[in-house]
Amino acid sequence: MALKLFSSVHDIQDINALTASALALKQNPYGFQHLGKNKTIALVFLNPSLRTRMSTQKAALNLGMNVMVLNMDKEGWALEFQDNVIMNGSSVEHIREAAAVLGQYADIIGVRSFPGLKDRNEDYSETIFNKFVQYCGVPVVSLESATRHPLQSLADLVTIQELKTVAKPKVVLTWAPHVKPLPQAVPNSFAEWMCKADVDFTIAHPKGFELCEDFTKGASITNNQDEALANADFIYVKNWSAYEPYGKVLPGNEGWMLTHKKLEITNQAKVMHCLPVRRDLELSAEILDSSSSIVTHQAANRVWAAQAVLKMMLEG
Ligand code: AN0
Ligand code: CP
Repeated sequence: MALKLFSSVHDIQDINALTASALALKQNPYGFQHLGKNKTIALVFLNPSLRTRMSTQKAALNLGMNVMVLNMDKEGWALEFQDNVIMNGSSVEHIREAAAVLGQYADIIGVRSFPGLKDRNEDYSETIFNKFVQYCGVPVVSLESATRHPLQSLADLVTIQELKTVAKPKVVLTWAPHVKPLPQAVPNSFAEWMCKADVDFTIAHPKGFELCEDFTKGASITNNQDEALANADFIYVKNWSAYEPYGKVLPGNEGWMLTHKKLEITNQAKVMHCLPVRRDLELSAEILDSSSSIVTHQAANRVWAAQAVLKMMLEG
């Protein structure tokens, strides 16, 4: 059966097979163009993007698909997501009509919808993403929703599988400082995938930045960054705002920025970040400009991750 929804690791039965498929597509990008012939994907962005937009577009083109992009936040009508409201305010059309119409034009829809970071229940129930799924009537792929970024996490796993030098590498997700409140989607999702992968997984964060436990079952969690970094093979750097109090940037913790000095106790760790990254705030420029950084390689693998998922959706 073809894949109908890609919103989390739970939509995939065999993550190792999917990772192997992505790496095989990297060797043979154009071998499945027949699958996408006369098929169209619509990529709908409610928020900005560089990598997700370009890599998913490239993946679809490699599979022979037609691609349409809608920057809903800038070019679309303001959407209403609430039911049973009289629409006499600023929203112009309801998600029920908008999604249903998009489904008429596309065989697959991709949706990016960030969290508001105000109402935790609303964000964690994925109201916006789920309404697209509910009303569009075609398969949907998440381009990062309120609580997860599965295409990113798959590319991250592909990168680790590809570059690991030991059978079961030590992978550390370490919190980084930032000036703005960022979603928990990338760390939630990375944790969820790593807990299912054949790796030794540790999360390090300052007190107060605990992630929702639903995503971290099976991970070692510590507030001591040095302890986590010891003998690490891969270090994944990412900021996130607090889960409790929800969406807040807690003061202090500037010392959590990853620097070259901190790498000394690692197993010549390769440093990852989903990007965009703020230099010398989240991660030192010295690391980003060194051979320890694999962030560009990681971003390049977004194409093969997206292509493996779209291929599963196109296969009957
Ligand atoms: C977003 C986030 O942290 O979820 C997107 C990352 C892929 N990052 C920013 O908003 C800077
Ligand atoms: N990593 C990532 O998803 O980047 P964009 O926000 O630029 O798509």
